[in-house]
Amino acid sequence: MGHPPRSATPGPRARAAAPPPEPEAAAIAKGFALAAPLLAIEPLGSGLINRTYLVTTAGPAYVLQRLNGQVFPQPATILANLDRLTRHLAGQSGEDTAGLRLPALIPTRRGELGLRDAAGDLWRMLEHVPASRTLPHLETPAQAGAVGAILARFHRVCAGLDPAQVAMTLPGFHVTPAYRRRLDEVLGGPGPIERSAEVDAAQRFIDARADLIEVLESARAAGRLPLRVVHGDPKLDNILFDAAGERAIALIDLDTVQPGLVHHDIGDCLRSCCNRRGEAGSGAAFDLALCQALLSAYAEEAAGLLAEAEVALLYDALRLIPLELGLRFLTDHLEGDRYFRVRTRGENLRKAQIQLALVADIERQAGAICRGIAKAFGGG
Ligand code: GN1
Ligand code: MG
Repeated sequence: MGHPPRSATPGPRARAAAPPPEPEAAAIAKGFALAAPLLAIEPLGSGLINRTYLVTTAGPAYVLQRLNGQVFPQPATILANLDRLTRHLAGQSGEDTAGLRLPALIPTRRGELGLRDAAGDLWRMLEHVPASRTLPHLETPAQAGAVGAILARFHRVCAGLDPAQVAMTLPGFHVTPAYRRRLDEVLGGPGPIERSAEVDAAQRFIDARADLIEVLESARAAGRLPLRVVHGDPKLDNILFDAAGERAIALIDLDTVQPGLVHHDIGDCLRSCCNRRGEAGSGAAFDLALCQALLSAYAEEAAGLLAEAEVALLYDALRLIPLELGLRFLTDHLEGDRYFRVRTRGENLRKAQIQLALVADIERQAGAICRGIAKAFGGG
C-alpha cells in the first residue's frame, strides 16, 4: 500500500505545529464563500494532526481546518477525494444514505476546493452539522449499535466507488509492518533514546506479537482481501451524534478516506468505542457488550457486504489496530513527539501503554469476542 512510513508515522519531518493566531484563521475564513458575515472563530475539537476551528456567522456555522502538510504529502488529494465522495453520496438513493451525513466542502470565493496561505499550507472549509455533538465515551449498547450501523452504511456507500479512482492521501497509513520497522530503527539507531523500564516492557509486548503485525498486510499483498474505499480513522471523536446523543448522524474527519481494508475501520472503531476510559484515561478495558452491539448492527446494516475471508480476519484486526496505534505512539515518544500533538512530555508513552493494555484485554476475552463475531456475521 504505497510507500512505507519513514517516521513514527507517515510524515518524516512531522512536527506538532503551534496553532496559528486566530486573526490569521479569520482572514483565511473570509476567503471562502460563507453564506453570512463572519462573527467569531475559535479552536474546535481535539484532533491530533490538523488545526480545527469553529466559524460562527450570522447564518450557518462552519468548520475551518488547516491541513497538516508535514503529515499529508499532498493535502489537495484530501479535498479532491472528499468532493468526489460527497458527490457520490448525493447521487445515491435516499434509502441507501438515510442516516449518513458527510460534511460537504464549502468552496472558496473563487470556486476552488481549498485555499493556500502565505506559508503554503492548505485550508478547507466544511459545513458544520447542526444540532450535533461528539460523545466523550459510549454509555449504552444502543449507542454502540448506532455507531456500527453508520459505519456499515458508510462502507456500503463507498462500495459504489472504484478504489482505483480514489487517491491515496496518506501512503503507508495502516501498514503495520512498516511502523514496526520504523520503531526498530529508532530503538536500534544512533540517536539518543530515553530508555526506561516502561519502554522496554512495551517493546517486549510488541515483539511478542510479530506474527500479528504481518497478518493484514500479508493477506492484502496475497490478494486475499479486497481493497475498498475506507474512512481510515473512525474513532469515536469522528462520529457525530444527534443532540440527545442517541443516533449517530454523521462521520467527520475524512482526511484518510482512501483505498484500504475494512479491517482498518472496524478495528479502529472498536478499539476507540469499546474502551470507555478513552485514549488518555487511566488504563484500558475492552467492553464486550459494546463490541457485540456495534458488530451486530454493523453486520445487519452491511447485509453481506463483507466476504468470508474478511470476516475471518476481524478478530485479528480488532487487536492489531490498537497494537499499531500503541506502536505509533511509542515511536513518536521516542522520536520526541514530532507527529501526535501532546501537551506534556510522556503523554505519547502513556497513550502507547494504554493501547497495549487494551490489546491485552482484548486477548483475554478472545473466546467471547470470536463467538460474538460469528454470531453477528452468521457464522455460528
Ligand atoms: C490521529 O488527527 P486525528 O486525531 O484525527 C491519527 C489516527 C489515530 C488518532 C488517535 C492521520 O487522528 O491515525 O488513530 O490520531 N491520524 C493520522 O487519536 O495519523
Ligand atoms: Mg483523523
